[in-house]
Amino acid sequence: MVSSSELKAWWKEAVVYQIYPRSFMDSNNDGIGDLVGIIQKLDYLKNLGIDVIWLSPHFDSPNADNGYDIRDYRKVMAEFGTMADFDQLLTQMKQRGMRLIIDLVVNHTSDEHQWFLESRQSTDNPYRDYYIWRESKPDTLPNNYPSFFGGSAWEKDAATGQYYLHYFAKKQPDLNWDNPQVRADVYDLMRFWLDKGVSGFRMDVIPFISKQQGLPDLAPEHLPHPEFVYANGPYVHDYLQEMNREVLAHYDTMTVGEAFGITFEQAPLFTDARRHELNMIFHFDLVRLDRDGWRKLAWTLPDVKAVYGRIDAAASSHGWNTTFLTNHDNPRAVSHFGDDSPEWRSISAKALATMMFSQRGTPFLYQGDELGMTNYPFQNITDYDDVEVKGQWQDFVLSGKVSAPDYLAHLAQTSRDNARTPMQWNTQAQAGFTTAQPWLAVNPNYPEVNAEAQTHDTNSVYQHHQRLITLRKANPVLIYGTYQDLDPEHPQVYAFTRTLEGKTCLILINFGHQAIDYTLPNGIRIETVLLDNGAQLEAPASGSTQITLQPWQATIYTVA
Ligand code: TEU
Ligand code: CA
Repeated sequence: MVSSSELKAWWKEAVVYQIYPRSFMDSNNDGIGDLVGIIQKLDYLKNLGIDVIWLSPHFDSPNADNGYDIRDYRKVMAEFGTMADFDQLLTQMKQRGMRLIIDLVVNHTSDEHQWFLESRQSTDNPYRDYYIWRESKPDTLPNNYPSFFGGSAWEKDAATGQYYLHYFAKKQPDLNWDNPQVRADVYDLMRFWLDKGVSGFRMDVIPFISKQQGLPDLAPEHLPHPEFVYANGPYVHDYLQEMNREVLAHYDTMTVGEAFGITFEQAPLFTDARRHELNMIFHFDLVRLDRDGWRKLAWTLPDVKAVYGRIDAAASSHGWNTTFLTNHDNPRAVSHFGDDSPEWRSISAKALATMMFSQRGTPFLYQGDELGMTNYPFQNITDYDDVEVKGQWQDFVLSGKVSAPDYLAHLAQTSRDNARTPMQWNTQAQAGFTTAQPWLAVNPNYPEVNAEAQTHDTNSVYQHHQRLITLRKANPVLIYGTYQDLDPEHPQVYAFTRTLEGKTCLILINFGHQAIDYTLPNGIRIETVLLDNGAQLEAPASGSTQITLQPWQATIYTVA
C-alpha cells in the first residue's frame, strides 16, 4: 500500500463549491444570474472557506437544458455576460487564491452548434460523421433506445430522412467520439479554456461518449435504466486515456467525471491514478438511493451507510472519491436526508454537513446548501421549468400510465428544479437575487433562510460549514484518514472513524428526533470534542464510553 503522503494532492485537500450560474446572483436585474453576480459574491465564498468553484455550463446555448446544450464552446452565454467578465472572474478568483473548474459537456452539443448545422445538411457533408446518423425502414426506429428526457433517443431529420441519436433532449444530439476529428476538436476546446487559466473540468455524463458497437436493441431488463448500457461502450477508457495524454497531462488539473451508469466496482477503471484517466468521479448511489426516476422511494440509515462503505472501498489505495449530497439535478440535501420543517431544519442540515465533510473524499458543496436551503413547495405542473419534467409528463401522465396527482406528489420531492431556485441572499424581495421577476420562483422561506442572517449568526448552518471546513483543513486525518463504519446496522446512529498515523477521529450522528443513549463499540473512549453541531449542551467527560446523543446531534471527537 502506498503511504498517504505520497498520494497528497491539492485537489484532494480542496473544498469545491458548485455554482449553477442561472440561479446564483443577478447583477443586472434581468432575472437571470450572471458572471458579474458571481464576482460580487467571491468574498462570501472565500469567507466560507471555498478553494475551488465548479461552474455549471457558462457557454453560449439556446438553453433547451439550461446550458447543457452548447451552441459554441468558445463563447460565453449572452445572459451570463461576456468573455471579459469571464476573464475578470478568473482574475478575481486568482487574487483570492481560488481556482475554477468548468463543465465539459461533450457527449452531445446543441442542435444549433455549427457542427450539427453542417452535419444535418447532407449525407456527404464533411461534418456528417460528427454525429450518429442511421437509416431506418419507414415507421421503425433504428433501435429501441429511450431518451432520458422522454420518448425515443432517435429523431428523424427532414433534410436527409435519416435519424440522429440523442440520449437527452432532441436539441442535444450525441457526438460521434469514434470520429478522431471530433476528439481532436474537443481536446482543442479543452486547451482553449486551460490556456485561459481554468484548473480543470467536471465532465458531463462522460462514460456515455463511447457507443455500443452496432447499436443493438436494449434488452427489456435494461430499458428502465439505459444508463448502465450507455455508460459501458467499448472505447470509453481509450478515449479518456487519449484525452489525458493529449491534454490533461500537460496542465495541473482537477478532473471529476459524472459517472452516471457506473457501478462501484467499475470506479477504479476511471480513477486509479496509474491508469491516467480522471482524478475522481461522482457516484450517484447515495443521491439516487431512494428513487426510481421521478418516483420517490423510502430509505433507511443502514442503506446510506452501506453506500458510503462501498464508495470508500471503491476508491482503493490509488483512487480518490468525491463527497456530495446534492447538485443541480437532485433535491435539496436537508429535504432529502434531513428534516426541513422549521423546528429541525437547521440542526439536521448541520448534521448532514458533518457527515458529508467527514467522509474520505473531496467535498462538493452545492450552492445554498451552506444555508440549509430546502425543496420548493411545488403544487402544479406549471410551477416547473425542467425539460426532463416536460418529457416525463408526456410519457407517464398524458399517456395515462400514472395519474397527475400521483406523479406530482413524487415529483415535488425528486425534481431537479428543487435545487435550481434562486440563491437566498437576504430578506429583500426575491431574496436579494434580483429586483426583476426571476427565471424560476424564489422559495418563499427566504425571510427565514438567507445568507445575510446566517453569516452573522454563530449558530447558523453557514457558520457550521465554516467551522467544518476549517477543522478539515487543520486535521489531515479528516482528509486522508482511513474510514471505518463502526456500526453499519444501527438504525438511528451513524458512528464512524477516520484514522491517520495513530490519530483517530470519531464521528457520531443521531439521525433520530429522539435522544438516544449510545454505547461506543470496540472499547473506544472519548478524548475531546472537536466540533459539535449545537445539539449538545455539555461535552461528555474525557474517557466516556457511553454518550447520550441529542436529536440530530452530530459531533466529531478525538478518541483514545
Ligand atoms: O446529468 C446526467 C443525467 O443523466 C441525470 O443525472 C439527469 O439529471 C437526469 O435526471 C436523468 O434522468 C447531466 C447534467 O448534470 C444534467 O443537468 C443534464 O441535463 C444532462 O447531463 C445532459 O447534459
Ligand atoms: Ca443577469
